[in-house]
Amino acid sequence: MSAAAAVLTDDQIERFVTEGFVHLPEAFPRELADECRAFLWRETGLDPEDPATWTQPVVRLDGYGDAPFRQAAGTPRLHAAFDQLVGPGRWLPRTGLGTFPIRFPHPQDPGDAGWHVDGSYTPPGEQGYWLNLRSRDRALLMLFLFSDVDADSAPTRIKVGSHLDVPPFLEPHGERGVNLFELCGAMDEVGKLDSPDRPQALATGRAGDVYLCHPFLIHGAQSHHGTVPRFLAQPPLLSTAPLDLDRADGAHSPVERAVRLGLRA
Ligand SMILES: O=C(O)CCC(=O)C(=O)O
Repeated sequence: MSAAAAVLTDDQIERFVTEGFVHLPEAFPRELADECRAFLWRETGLDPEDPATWTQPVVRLDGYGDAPFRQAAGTPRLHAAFDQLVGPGRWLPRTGLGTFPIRFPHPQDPGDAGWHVDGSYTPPGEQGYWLNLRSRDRALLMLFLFSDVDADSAPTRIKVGSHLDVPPFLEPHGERGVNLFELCGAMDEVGKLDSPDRPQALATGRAGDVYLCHPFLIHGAQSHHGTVPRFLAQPPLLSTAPLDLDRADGAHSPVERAVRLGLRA
């Protein structure tokens, strides 16, 4: 890759390996975020000007392939960062964006704010979402901000460095992997899901920012204590092949290096 195409510094990449995420400001144009947010408001059927219509703490919308979403997901800045973190040719361009958990100021608990990792596939004959050590089908977890998000407006909570705790729990399950609820339960039993050793960061920022996260990063939603509803998409970056944790040439991607580091810990 040419130096001009690189958007992340070496320091940011090393922090991605040890902390599990990188905040990419202005990953897509703010005007696109505004256009997408207006579209999403229409899809909710709620009135942006009338909080009386915001009767739920969270509304989830599935996903959209319309032009503004495709453009937001496919900027050269994002693609360059994918190359740096995952490796050229090892990820699939997104054809749209989803899912969208939209969070509203509301007294009720949203009921979906527990710590977890995201799963990425369902083995034949099984149910729900699973994950394995080679992160089948998922190169990254991504948080696309479609509204300005401050500490009060339900930023996603991130357990800094928690992606390093996950590989030892996945390794015994081999290629088949494990259901994400089973994994989270096993980690919770030994205090590794909400580990006191892992500080919390908040995915705050401006509409158009994206957080690029390791697929094993432990994260969670929270209640909205502000005034302006929060619009977020949290799609996976799909991979062309499972992680290769034993490359003969040693050219492991930062995502792979983090898994290797977690196994050594
Ligand atoms: O809404 C958020 O901040 C995160 C939601 C989330 O992690 C999930 O639905 O899996």
